[in-house]
This record gives sequence, structure tokens and C-alpha cells, in this order.
Amino acid sequence: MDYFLDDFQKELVAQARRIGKEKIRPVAAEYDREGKFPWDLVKIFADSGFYSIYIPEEYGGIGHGVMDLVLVTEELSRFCGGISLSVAATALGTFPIVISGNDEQKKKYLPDLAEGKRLAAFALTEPAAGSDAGHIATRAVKKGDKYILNGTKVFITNGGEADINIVIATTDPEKGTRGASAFIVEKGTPGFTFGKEEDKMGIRASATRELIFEDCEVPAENMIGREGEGFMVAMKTLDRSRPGVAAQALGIAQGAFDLATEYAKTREQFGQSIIKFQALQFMLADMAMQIESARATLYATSRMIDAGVKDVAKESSMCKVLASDTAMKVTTDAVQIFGGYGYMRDYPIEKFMRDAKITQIYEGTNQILRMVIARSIIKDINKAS
Ligand code: COS
Repeated sequence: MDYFLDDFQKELVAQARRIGKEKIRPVAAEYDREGKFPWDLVKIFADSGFYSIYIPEEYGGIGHGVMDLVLVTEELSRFCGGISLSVAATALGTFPIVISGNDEQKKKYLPDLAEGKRLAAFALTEPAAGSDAGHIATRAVKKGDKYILNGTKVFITNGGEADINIVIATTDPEKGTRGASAFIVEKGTPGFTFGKEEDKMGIRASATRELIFEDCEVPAENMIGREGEGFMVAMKTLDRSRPGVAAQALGIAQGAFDLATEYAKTREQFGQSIIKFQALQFMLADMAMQIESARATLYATSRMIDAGVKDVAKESSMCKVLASDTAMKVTTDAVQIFGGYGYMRDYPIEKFMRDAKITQIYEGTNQILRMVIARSIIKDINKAS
């Protein structure tokens, strides 16, 4: 399908594809096996301007939006869903500053993030607060011109590698969602350490780590927005970042589809290539339709966000659910097309299936996001009646 990308976007996609083919594909299996963070590729992404896409021009970025970020993330993820994640995860940790930060915070942090000199992370999840983001336990207590943070965040993407961490903590536990606040916490701040490095099923080239705060003193000027606005900062951020997860999922699905069609063309059984069997053709047709539906919804949502549409919780959830469910289905079918070889680590396809799974879980499980979609539908019905 033609999505009528402009010349800049076409060039961006071509550049990301080149990097994917030449730099990511040859090393993807090694990074996956060793579970190491791809700093050498981060440098290439930084030199290519991938971290600057969504940052306003006055703060060192190129002032484009979610759509261009999605195009790059999708393309890089065709080659490795783990290596590509440093870009989308940094966007997740940068959006709170872009959306709700003040001018000083933007001037201080955005130029380095745009250049890819420093990475960002977003820390909301805790051991006992995953989907129920309104009930976090990490505490921030005001003391003079500082806040003292205590608590633990888990499963933080880019954790340990990111210099700039957005931490959601409660300043008033009685108030639930209205008692949370958002802080910028720099790596190296006394009282801020890193815990367990997770050994994951997929996206193994990305870093996932615990963030531990023990009497960590954060300057009050590092609060994003006002006290009590942290939950809203988080929700608005996730509305913008979920298309990034959708793009990662879509890229993984497309990458698996590319490999599956190539294999089906060359693999022979019963005296002919298996792509000639209708059973396989129907599978490929379904995979292609699912991928294209996910892509159309993702691009439409991204364009809505860039056009300034305010309430995109429903659309952003829809594109994430659609693309991640598609990724799981398509990668599972791709393994099926490879047959016994698909199950073996010697072949690249099983990695796509492992990488796909997380996209149904993080930045809002697909169950929670279906709830967000349903709530929005009910709200619209009530408004109309
Ligand atoms: N944009 C703006 N406002 C929003 C919003 C959004 N996307 N989502 C919720 N809000 C507002 C609500 O309107 C409500 O405002 P009022 O207090 O003025 O009524 C407030 O925020 C609280 O929302 P709600 O009542 O819906 O809170 P719940 O505790 O029921 O939880 C969910 C809402 C489940 C949607 C939220 O906790 C969530 O998104 N959880 C998943 C978190 C997640 O993605 N975790 C992954 C880790 S982050 S990488």
C-alpha cells in the first residue's frame, strides 16, 4: 500500500533500511546470544540523527514527530527488535520532558538527547504496581529545595545505560493517581543505584534493569509539571510512545514475513518449492493482510498525534494491540513455515517469535489496553445519548 510518505520520510526509511542491512543484520544473532547492549550501534543511530527526530528544533532536534520516529523504529526492527529498542525507549524517556517539561529542563536535557550523547529511560513500573500504575509505592518526600526518593522500579528499558531517568513517585499516597509526581533523576545521583540485570526471553540486546532509590536527593527543580501531575505526565507520555511499540512489533512482523517468503520460495518438498502449495499461500496472504492492517492503523494514529489531536488514548492503544497481536501471530506462522528448521537456533526465525512476545506485554498489557479502548467507546456512547 502507498502511504504517501514525503521525500524526507522516504529517505529516512531508506537510511534506516541501509543501516539495518549493513550494520544490524550481521550482528543481531551475536547480540541476542550474548545479551549485550549495542553501544556501537547507538553511535551509528546517533550519527544518523535518529534520536533527534521528535525533539523541537529550538532544543537541538529536527522538530518532526511520532510518524517519523515510527518509520525509523519499524525499519530497524525488521532486522532486530532488541537493537532497535534503544531509539524507541529513549523516546519514551524523553517525551515527558518534551510534552510537560519547562524551558530550563528542555534546554538542559534535550540537546544531549537529540545528539544521542545521552540516553533516556522511563521508570513507572514497580514490583507490586505494573498495570495498576495509580498505586505505585516509590515515595518522594519534600525536604527544603529537594525531594528524597525511596523505592524500587523494575523492568526498566535502557536501565543502567540511560543517563536521564524519568521517575514517577508518589508525593501523596492518599491521593492515588492524583498523588503521583514525575522527576528527572540523573545517573550518578547519590542514593540512585542499579539492581538486577534481567535475563530475558527476547529483545536480549536491550538493557532491562532495576532502579533503586535509597534516600536519593533530587533537586525540586527536576520535577516535571507540578506536584500531583505525575500520573497525567505518564499517561500522556504513553499515549505518544505506544505507537513506538506498535512500530517495533510491526517491524518484527515484517522481518519475519520477509524471511518466511524467501524460505518458502527456496525450500522444496514433493518436487516443488513449498510456496506453490495453496496451504502456504493462504498463510502468507493472511500474514500480509494482518501486517498491512496494523501498519495502516499505526500510521493513521501517528499522523493524528502529529496533527495535535488531544485525546489519542484509544487510537494509540488500538495500534499497539493490533500490531503486537499481529507480530505474535505472524512470527509464529513464520516459524511454522520454516518447519523443524524454524525451531532451531541455527536459523534466524525463532528469535523474531521471542522478540515479538514482549510487545503484547509492555507499555500496557494488551488486556489493559483493550480496557482503555472499551472505556473510550463507552464514554463516546454516553456522550452521544
Ligand atoms: N490521558 C489523559 N488523562 C488520562 C489518561 C490519558 N491517556 N488516562 C487516564 N487519564 C486520567 C483519567 O481521566 C482520570 O482523571 P480524573 O482523576 O480527573 O478522573 C485519571 O487520569 C485516572 O485515570 P483512571 O481513573 O482511568 O485510572 P485507573 O487507576 O483506573 O488506571 C489505567 C488507568 C489502567 C489505564 C492506567 O493505570 C494504565 O495505563 N496502566 C498501564 C500502565 C502501563 O502502561 N504500564 C507499563 C509500564 S510503563 S513502560
